[in-house]
Amino acid sequence: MPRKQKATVVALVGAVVLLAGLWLIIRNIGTPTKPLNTLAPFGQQSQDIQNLTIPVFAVAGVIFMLVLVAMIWMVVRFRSPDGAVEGDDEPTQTHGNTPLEIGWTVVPAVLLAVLAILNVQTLLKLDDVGADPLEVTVVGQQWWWEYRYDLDGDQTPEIITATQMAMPAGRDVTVKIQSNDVIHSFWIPALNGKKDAVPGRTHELAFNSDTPGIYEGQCTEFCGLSHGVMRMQIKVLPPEEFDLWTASMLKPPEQPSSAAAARGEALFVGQCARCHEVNGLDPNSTEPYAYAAKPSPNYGAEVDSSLSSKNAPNLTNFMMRQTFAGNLLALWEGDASTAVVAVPGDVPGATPDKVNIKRWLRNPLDVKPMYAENNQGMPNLNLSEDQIDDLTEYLVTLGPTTRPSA
Ligand code: HEC
Ligand SMILES: [Cu+2]
Repeated sequence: MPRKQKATVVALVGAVVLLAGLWLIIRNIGTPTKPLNTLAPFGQQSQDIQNLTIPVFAVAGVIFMLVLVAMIWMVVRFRSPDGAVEGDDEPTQTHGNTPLEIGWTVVPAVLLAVLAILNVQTLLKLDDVGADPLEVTVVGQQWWWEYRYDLDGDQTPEIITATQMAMPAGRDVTVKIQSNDVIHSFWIPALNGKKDAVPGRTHELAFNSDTPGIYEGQCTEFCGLSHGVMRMQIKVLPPEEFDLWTASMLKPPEQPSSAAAARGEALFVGQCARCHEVNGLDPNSTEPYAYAAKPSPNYGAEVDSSLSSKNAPNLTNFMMRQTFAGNLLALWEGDASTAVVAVPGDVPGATPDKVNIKRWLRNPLDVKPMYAENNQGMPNLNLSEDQIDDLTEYLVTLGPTTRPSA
């Protein structure tokens, strides 16, 4: 192929690739169907980020195109004629063109200064919270997220839950991000940017959303074998639904009424309570088992847990979640798993997804690869099918069976 034709083909392919890339970006702006789309904001903070991103990328895009076009034009316009010998026809040298040199120094400097001001302004705004934010402590664990709500400010949490965090719409929320083992990173792209969870430190991140919904997240700091499946959600509820959520979460479980669930309860105390807390259930207790209104924040450290992370998800109001196992499995069938409500069990026709619960109990490592050999994560407990059935009947009682009088 002659050189001229070859150059044309290369230029065309380049242009197509470039336009396809641009199209991929532009068509996703504001598309909520992609769960981790940073370009579809549903919170004040993510909107502030968007308001900075779009103009910065527009300016950068224009400069990129100008440089690209100028470069292509120069390559084509000034290429040496066919058959020319290297070194022949050296182009005119233009050293010391003062206006040009001042120009290409000053223009980028001014541009970068303007972008720096806008960036710092946005960064400061992202940390702004009003006088009375809701505070939630978020703890990264290999490989799931725990949420602790200290509602009365007495430094001990009244609610401990996992995987799905709930917050009220229209109110400032500050999450205090910590880690129980290695470095993780908390990221709910629809609501804000990401922040690292570093052992021994507390990092704050603000959220505020006016749009009730369930927003997806993903750990974004490589934290071991199951990092890729360390997922989470924030459920933004209308304020009165959030009040119902807290009232429901504060209710201790009731004694199971069916024989199967009662057998499951006994199995739970014997097999599971050494790692998992259900408020008040003591791994050394005997029937009748007692429940408490408040979790013990040091549960994992107090019981004789074989977990190296010394913690496992608190299962007190397990059925209040809509997803479990690091957001890999739905806890409810159909609509109840995605409805933006405080109590999923209230959705008409709500049915617990017992198939998923049993699948988890049969062999957690089959759902989520973990360091079983280091006692990190949940081991395969080699339960019999009868035990799995009874435990499942018990687990589905862990949630409000009657609405609390809030
Ligand atoms: C050695 C400690 C340990 C034991 C014993 C244990 N688990 Fe777990 N379990 C965990 C850990 C850790 C997780 C979190 C795993 C993850 O998501 O990565 C977990 C997760 C779960 C979950 C999902 C919770 C959620 O919100 O994601 C359920 C349900 C569960 N376990 C039930 C049980 C039952 C029932 C038993 C008893 C038969 C049991 N576990 C025994 C450590 C344990
Ligand atoms: Cu992680």
